[in-house]
Amino acid sequence: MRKISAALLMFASVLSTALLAGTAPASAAGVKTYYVTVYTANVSGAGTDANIDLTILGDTGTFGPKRLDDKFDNFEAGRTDTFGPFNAQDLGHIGGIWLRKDGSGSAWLPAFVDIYNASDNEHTHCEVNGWYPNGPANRYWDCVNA
Ligand SMILES: [Ca+2]
Ligand SMILES: [Ca+2]
Repeated sequence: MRKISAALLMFASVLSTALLAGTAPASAAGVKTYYVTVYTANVSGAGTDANIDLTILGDTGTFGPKRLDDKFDNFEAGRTDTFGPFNAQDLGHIGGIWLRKDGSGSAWLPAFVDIYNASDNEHTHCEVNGWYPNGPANRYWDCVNA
């Protein structure tokens, strides 16, 4: 059973990689590798177990909405969560993000989101510092080159 699951996961991974590549321009040079770091504020009640989706808005492309999740308990108070690598069409200059929380977890206080374009060694900082409610919310935040 476990072996079958692993094989399915592998297949899904290969498939999603192929699908991502399929959305990129014909030239592989147009594909960039991104990492996303989310810092949750270090104050009481700031953490959540809700599902979090990120959309990145660049001047040459959009990425997402992408579910941010890994094997760890993410988005806990005072914790840094880094996700990726995400291979995406070159987003160019990143001017903002949509950060979406569903209603499956408690309120959440993200402090900031950092996006790293590993292909070009470019850092983008998105200041947040805004409470999300118990319920679902989708909010836009400005980003700047860092
Ligand atoms: Ca959590
Ligand atoms: Ca997780």
